Amino acid sequence: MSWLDDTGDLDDEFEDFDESSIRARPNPKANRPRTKRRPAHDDAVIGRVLGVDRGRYTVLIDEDTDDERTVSVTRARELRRNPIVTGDLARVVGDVSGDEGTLGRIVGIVERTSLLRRSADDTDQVERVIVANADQMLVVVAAADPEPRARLVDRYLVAALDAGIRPLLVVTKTDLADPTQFLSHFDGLDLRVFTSARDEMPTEEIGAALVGHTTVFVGHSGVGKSTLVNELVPTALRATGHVNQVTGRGRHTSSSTVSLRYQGAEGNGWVIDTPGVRSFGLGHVDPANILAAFTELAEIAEDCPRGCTHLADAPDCALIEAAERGELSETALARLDSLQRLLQTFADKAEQTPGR
Ligand SMILES: Nc1nc2c(ncn2[C@@H]2O[C@H](COP(=O)(O)OP(=O)(O)OP(=O)(O)O)[C@@H](O)[C@H]2O)c(=O)[nH]1
Ligand SMILES: [Mg+2]
Repeated sequence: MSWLDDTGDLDDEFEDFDESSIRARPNPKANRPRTKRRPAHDDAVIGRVLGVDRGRYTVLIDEDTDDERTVSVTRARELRRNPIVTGDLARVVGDVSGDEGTLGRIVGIVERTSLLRRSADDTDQVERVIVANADQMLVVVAAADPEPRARLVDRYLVAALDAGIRPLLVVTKTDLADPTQFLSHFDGLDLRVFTSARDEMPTEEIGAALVGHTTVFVGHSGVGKSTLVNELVPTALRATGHVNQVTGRGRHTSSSTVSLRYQGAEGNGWVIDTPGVRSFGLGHVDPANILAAFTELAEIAEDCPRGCTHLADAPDCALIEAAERGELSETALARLDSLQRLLQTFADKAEQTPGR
């Protein structure tokens, strides 16, 4: 079926959009009798976007069937302003045979269950969409080389909680340094923590946590994301790089975001390797989503004054008052501490943003 209707008009393409609808102006043909409309892309198949390279998407079609194959696709012209990213479920038309030299076309995306975003810096409102439909984020941080930074980890945690993605943490390179003190930063969080050393990677434990999930690996350049991915998915063959001994920086070895299938004894999952980034801006984050992730504290905070920051100097904060009255358990106190640190990450950001 042709994707243009008889008049060569693309309007019907918009029918296929869901949350990504970009119809900005009224459809001039809205009064046209409905019966004359062609159903939009009845023949579209849904495929998983595994990666994007210079405008070409690799999409997995007929997943988990005998006909499973990857096809190369571009996106329909009207979608050019909608980011389509690794992890998206795309509606694809055209040649989906997957044969050499063929090219299909994405005409829409299935509504996303989650969207991981960052801004270039905290004052930047422009969002970079990183990954769609992930339900877990493995934050990778090295015990040394490069030095671990709790604040960057906090930023990832904030982005994960904001997006409704469950965070996990792995400290790599524990052969180089003892991570105990660094890890004490995260005591109050519901955070599963793994440790990994060069000859002792917790492949089975991490693998078990991947089954049935889509897990995006994030972290600074050089912390060992791709090294772990290669260990978990032996067919991945992701390039790994060295850390510059003088600057302590990674070499930004991975330049693209790629989704790979984890196949373990107990089941499968999806692993998404991402390039290391220097900064992880939180320009788009809603602090209410951070509080919501601390369920029991969020309940107490219902008694807070409107607009309460819950930070140490917040007047009449129900959380601080409960702590002062000795009503919080030791665990809850540690969690309040962590919550305040994450909210402070956000407050610091707001200070840098004039007019907010
Ligand atoms: N000593 C030690 N080195 C490790 C460990 N894990 C990874 N490395 C080394 O760290 C370097 C960087 O690893 P990569 O896997 O390329 O790091 P990455 O996080 O994927 O980096 P980018 O792709 O640049 O974001 C490589 O030289 C690895 O061999 C570890 O547990 N111990
Ligand atoms: Mg890498």
